[in-house]
Amino acid sequence: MGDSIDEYFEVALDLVKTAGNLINDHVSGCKTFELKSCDIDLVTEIDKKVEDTLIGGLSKKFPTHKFIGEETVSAGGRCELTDEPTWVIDPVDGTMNFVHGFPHSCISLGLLINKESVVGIIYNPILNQLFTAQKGKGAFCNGRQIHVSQTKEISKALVTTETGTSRDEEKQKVVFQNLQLMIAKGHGIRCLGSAALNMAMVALGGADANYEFGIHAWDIAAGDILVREAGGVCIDPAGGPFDVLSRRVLCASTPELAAEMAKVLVQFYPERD
Ligand code: LIP
Repeated sequence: MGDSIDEYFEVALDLVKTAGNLINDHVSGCKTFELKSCDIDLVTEIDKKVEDTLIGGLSKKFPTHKFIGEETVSAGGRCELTDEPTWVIDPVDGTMNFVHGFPHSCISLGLLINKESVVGIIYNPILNQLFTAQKGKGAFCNGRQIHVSQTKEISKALVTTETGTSRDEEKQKVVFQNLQLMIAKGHGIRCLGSAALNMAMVALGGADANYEFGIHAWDIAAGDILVREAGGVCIDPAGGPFDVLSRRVLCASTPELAAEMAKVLVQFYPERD
């Protein structure tokens, strides 16, 4: 099993690097896009091409593996997680950034076996940031091992989150309430525009916690293992165990910080993936 995870990782890493070239061809922005669920939920040809490259390459090498890909699901595909090895793919996380040429977009690729993340790769080819993790082997940024911070209290925490890609008023109300809470209680808020890169910042120790409601499995599957392998925790924002299909995430550098955040966050429960 250990050997095969190494092989899965190496094959996936090669494919992610190749697919990164598709993103790099549009560093100044990708002005042609379509809308998905609403007018701030965007998709480009590149999202689809990256996803096709990854699914094509992985399924050729590992024909029994399953896939949950953002664009395949958006096009009516199934979002089904079994115990089988399942690759969870966000081809361009931060599509809004990608469209505008704001250089924080990445490929996020996680592998789950028995519903647990065992491989995570988050690659921003524009800024040349490659975050990788394998179960039990630590987390890395461009080959250098990374660790979460030691922050235990919101009062000393730099927190990442997103305003999201939904116009739903109820959801936006919760977003504002939580921003207000974090601004009042913490050191500050940062929004990179990519859920996966926000989680990578927690793994790197640059941010201390990240939370978001309304994200999908493909935004957080790789970030989950990256944060845990960097020594942090990834839980449900209300304090229970992390559930990759719940569309809810809270990760933090320490269990103490995660528990304090879970206590104060206003909760939102989107429809599950
Ligand atoms: C988006 C994330 C963003 C988050 C949205 C959405 P996309 O992914 O990058 O941070 O707020 O909910 O998941 O659509 O760019 O792949």
